[in-house]
Amino acid sequence: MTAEAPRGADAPPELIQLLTPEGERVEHPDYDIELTAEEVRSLYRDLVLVRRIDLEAVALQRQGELGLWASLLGQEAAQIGSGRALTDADMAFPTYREHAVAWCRNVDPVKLLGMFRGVNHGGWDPYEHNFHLYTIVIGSQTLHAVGYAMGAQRDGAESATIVYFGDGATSQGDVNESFIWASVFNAPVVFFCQNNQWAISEPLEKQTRIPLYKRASGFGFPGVRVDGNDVFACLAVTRKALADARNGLGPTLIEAFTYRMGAHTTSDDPTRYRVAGELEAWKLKDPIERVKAYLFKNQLADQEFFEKVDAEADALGKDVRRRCLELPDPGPEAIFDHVYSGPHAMVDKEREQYLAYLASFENGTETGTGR
Ligand SMILES: Cc1ncc(C[n+]2csc(CCOP(=O)(O)OP(=O)(O)O)c2C)c(N)n1
Ligand SMILES: [Mg+2]
Repeated sequence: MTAEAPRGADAPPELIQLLTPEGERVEHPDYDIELTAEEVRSLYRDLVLVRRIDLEAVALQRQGELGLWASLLGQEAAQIGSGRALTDADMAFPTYREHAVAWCRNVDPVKLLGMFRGVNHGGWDPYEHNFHLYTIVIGSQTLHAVGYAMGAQRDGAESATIVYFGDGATSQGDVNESFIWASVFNAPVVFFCQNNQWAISEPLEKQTRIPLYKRASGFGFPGVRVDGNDVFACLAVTRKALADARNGLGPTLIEAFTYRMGAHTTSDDPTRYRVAGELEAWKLKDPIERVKAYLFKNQLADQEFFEKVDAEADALGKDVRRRCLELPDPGPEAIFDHVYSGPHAMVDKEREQYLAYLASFENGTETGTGR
């Protein structure tokens, strides 16, 4: 990048922050938020517990128990802040990294592990949790979300839809098309972009010449950049955007400015394409440490509280591991389940043929003709 500002990026980006990396509370005229000591402790507990689930999942993958894992390390505040802003009636559309939003939607973490273990295709009922299944096809869920939001709008529902996507996804046609639909139909949707600075090995500057939140104005709706490592600010900004959506004011783009502290997934080695100093700089902005510092400084929590949360995290980690290892392997015919929402003659026939083919191996020799 050159030292000059890129063409089109006139004003320097404003970052909405309510809690500094040192744990100091700051005020913002548009995003005032009153949190009780109990609420802050609860947010801290969420942050610690989801980091522990993530850590356990990475370990399980390293031990061969999961095929893959996409770590959320560093993005806990963006996800807990926005996830806790949702009401039960709101609907969320995640990518593959929203483990902390899943936590806020009461999805059992073991169900997430099951997908990455290859024993289910998601495993939770989206309507039970108002949390859609994980989406791996980059950006496609933004169209699903806008369609869902437009449906809710036509039903006269008083709910908002939030859709999660990454910085890399903003280069997808789907995301840009979804912005247009949301804008012209004034859809009650919040676009929540976690700008974690990387799309696998592609840095942000390969995706955009202007700050991502500024893209919204070209589509005709507001965009804001929030400190994605500040759980208070993420909560306040998302609450406001959701309320605006519910009140008929249309979409908002939130760019949560954060950092992917781990690898893209467990299949990736970030030391091949980024310098260690970058991670060290972001460690100083850790989303959990600043809440801990705030609680300490303001004497809102004592040592006993922090020890209790750590013990709870350890117990949760153990429980998630045990239940992951106990997940039953599905039978080979399970792949035919859920292709359609109801029975389907062609799928039934394929299942029957496949089972007959497998049965032909029963005596150790193939007698079938299915090959
Ligand atoms: C349509 C499509 N193209 C390419 C991929 C491969 N792919 C998987 S993750 C990824 C990068 C996504 O980056 P970003 O949107 O920043 O999300 P992050 O992984 O950083 O959370 C790509 C290109 C895909 N899954 N889908
Ligand atoms: Mg990214």
